[in-house]
Amino acid sequence: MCGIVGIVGQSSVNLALYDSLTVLQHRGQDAAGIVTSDKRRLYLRKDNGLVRDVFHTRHMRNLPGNMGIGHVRYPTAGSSGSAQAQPLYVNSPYGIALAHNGNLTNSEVLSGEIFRDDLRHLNTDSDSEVLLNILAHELQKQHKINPNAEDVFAAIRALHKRCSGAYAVVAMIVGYGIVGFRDKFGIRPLVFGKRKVRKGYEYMLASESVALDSQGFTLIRDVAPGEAIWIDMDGNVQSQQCADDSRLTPCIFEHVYFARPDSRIDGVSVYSSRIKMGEKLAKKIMRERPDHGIDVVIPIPDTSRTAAVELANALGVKFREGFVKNRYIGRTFIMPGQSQRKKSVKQKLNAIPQEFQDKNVLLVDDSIVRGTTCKQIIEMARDAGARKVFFCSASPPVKYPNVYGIDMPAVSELIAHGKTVEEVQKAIGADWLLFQDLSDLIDACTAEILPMDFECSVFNGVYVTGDVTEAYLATLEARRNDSAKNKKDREHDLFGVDSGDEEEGQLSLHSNG
Ligand code: PIN
Repeated sequence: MCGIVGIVGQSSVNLALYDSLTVLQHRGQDAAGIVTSDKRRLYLRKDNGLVRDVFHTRHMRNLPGNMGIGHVRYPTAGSSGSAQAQPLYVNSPYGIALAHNGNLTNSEVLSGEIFRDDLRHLNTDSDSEVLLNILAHELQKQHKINPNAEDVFAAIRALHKRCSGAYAVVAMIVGYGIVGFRDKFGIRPLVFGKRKVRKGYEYMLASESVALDSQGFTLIRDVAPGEAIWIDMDGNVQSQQCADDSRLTPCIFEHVYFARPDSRIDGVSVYSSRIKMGEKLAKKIMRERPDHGIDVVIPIPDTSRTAAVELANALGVKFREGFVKNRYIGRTFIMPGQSQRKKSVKQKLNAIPQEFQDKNVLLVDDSIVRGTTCKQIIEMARDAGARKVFFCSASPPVKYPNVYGIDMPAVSELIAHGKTVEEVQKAIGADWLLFQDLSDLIDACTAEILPMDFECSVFNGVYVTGDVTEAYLATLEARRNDSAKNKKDREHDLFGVDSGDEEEGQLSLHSNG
């Protein structure tokens, strides 16, 4: 998962881009980058690390211009190293920079076409580089010295015909403007907003509405699936539906875990979804375990807190913060390699014994993925003196791989894959375990503002793009298992791929390597 932002302003946009990226930091902590542009040139700074570590004052000074795009990156299987940091750049036509959230499911086929038919070079195996080159090629085919909105829309129309999978994109064309677009299912989020300044309006495209809020922009609307919104350098806005048969099918995992609760995605408040997840869980407990005997509900911080508060309310049971989280540690779920994950659970969480001693506790988490973290947390609860430890997941069991940009582990590492609830319960060591039903999760995330289905593949194995084959999943499985990741990590350490890899300054010949 990644976070993207683009701003067309009336004065320098570097600070607003930086601040927006810090607000989107939860979507990726691996790398960060900003490209700005004045009328003639692009200026780039990107490197591995958190936003606050990548950009220092001197870097900010070197990012002039009234428009720009930014990206925070989340590591995907075996792909760390700043060669993968975004935005990416290609010099022809016009000079284009691009930031992408999602994953293409046909990038292998497209790479071949780019090489053979489009006569273009790809320097990495990143699908974002594929996307950028397709966009560039399709813009080139419009044969315009000065491209206008219609040319950009025509290129994106052609891009949709070639690209499959999930993509929310912001792309900047030097000297012209910024375009934002979503794949025809709108799998990954993208919002559009504006703010009034003395000289007129400034516009922002961003992965989540919190980025708009934090910079004083008001939400105009979500970019529709298949739609492109073009903002030229003078602040003129045009939009067009560029995909045939688009159908809103956003990723439900954004509501479960990824998005900030204060964001709205496709008209739905993430906070409200999580409250309703808690309500639904409480109802299921009342149905299936009316004599539950729970003394206290304890969330596993942070994501599950909203659901846990409401669950406790609805059950009429005490809610207590029994775990304290070290807020200076990253999300364990997205760290590569099992040993690193194991170590960081203890570093990350500590129990407050008086909330556990001689009590039947219900622990609530947003999801159970590998089951390793929650197994250790259940042990911690017992060590802290709990009599019984029950466990609730605010989402159904994660059983299938994600191919749309969430770096889930290999299927063989998903604890619920091929297991019954009882077997998972035993494996994680809970006295009883309860998962949210998928229909309840869907209800919780539906606000009936827009007609929509959800992309729920990690729970039901249904891939909306219709092109995900067994062979594709097998390749993914090989790339994602921990031993493959560990090998990459070791290579990374041994050869110091990270060192001296950063990029900054005015862009000349190279973009992403
Ligand atoms: C963690 C959110 N959440 C916690 C991510 C644990 C799965 N894990 C997915 C639960 S936070 S495990 O709130 O953002 O800190 O199933 O792999 O053990």
